[in-house]
Amino acid sequence: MQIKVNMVVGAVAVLLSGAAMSQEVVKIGHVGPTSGAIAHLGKDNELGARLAIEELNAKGVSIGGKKVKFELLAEDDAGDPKQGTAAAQKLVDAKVNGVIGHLNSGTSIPASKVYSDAGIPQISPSATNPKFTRQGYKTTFRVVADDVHLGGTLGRYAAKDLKGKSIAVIDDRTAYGQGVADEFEKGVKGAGGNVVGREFTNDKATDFTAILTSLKAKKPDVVFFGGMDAVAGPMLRQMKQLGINAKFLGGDGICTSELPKLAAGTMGDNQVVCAEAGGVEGEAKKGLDEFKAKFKSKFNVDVQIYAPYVYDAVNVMVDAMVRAKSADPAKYLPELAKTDGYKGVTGVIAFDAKGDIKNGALTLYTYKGGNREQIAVVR
Ligand code: ABU
Repeated sequence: MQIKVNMVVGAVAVLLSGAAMSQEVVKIGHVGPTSGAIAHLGKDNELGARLAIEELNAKGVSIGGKKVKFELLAEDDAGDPKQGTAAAQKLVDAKVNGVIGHLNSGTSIPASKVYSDAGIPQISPSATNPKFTRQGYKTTFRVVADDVHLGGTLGRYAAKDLKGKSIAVIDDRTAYGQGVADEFEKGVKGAGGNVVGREFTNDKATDFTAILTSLKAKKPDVVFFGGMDAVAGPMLRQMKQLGINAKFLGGDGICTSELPKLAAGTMGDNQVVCAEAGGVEGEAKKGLDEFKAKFKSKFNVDVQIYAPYVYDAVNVMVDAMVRAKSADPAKYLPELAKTDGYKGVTGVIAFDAKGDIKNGALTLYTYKGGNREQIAVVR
């Protein structure tokens, strides 16, 4: 009798292990700077991917009638273009089915050629330089608005809404920082505003005394910074030390939960205005708020900025695989390009012919009492 039971148990075990072996593993790559000055933003993005993948595996997804298991391959590019292409090649060599990333424009743009050459779809959740989707690659997508929209809107806002009379511009010379600052300047001038000075720094700088002193002489009432929060925080501290009481504007790179800490309490209420390159209004806001609460309860940290966009990007990619009945990049890529009306936590996602989000929104924010507060969602 005992022998019979053992045989049955053995047969079940063989069947189960056979089923596990036949379960296809779909590899999703994620790349962001999880080390360096903006590691808090890279980790925010990576957690967005982890949450999406954990939920997909818990729910159970079948592609072409076969149950699949998703595996996250997370790489750190430190926000550095060279490390970005190395990370991209590593993911290509690992035969990932798709990539979410990179976080920065300066890494996403060179990496996009690596993915394009390998035919692997790439969705950036946060790279906003327009060039990213304008290189003619069929594999390149993004789920946020670009710097033309972002910088142009902030430029018009500075000249018209804030009625800035002498507007100064600083950028960090990265693909993102310089690009968004150029678009800001165009927006100011197009709205009849006056740019009184332009200075630049770099994305690792900590001392801005020379450029701020030079701008102070021009008595700016608005300072725009094209760059990330890790540089903007110390810059705000030094503006205060130098007695520059201007409004401080920036794009999505500064529009994070971390900025008040990085500025070490030197930000005045309503002094900073920034824009996230996405946004939802009305009923749709509930979904985003629920995502943020779930993220906080799971990881015990607040969303910095782009985790919800990463979460949506993973789900959009998987949705295309399901529709294509295949996780083979060549087979699901055409379905991904046809994405239209996908309801994510960051709003409705549809791609245009370049792979850019259609009808992308921006959310303008300010900070009060160290907390980010929404001003408006604009399109
Ligand atoms: N969009 C702001 C941060 C990422 C980037 O575009 O470099």
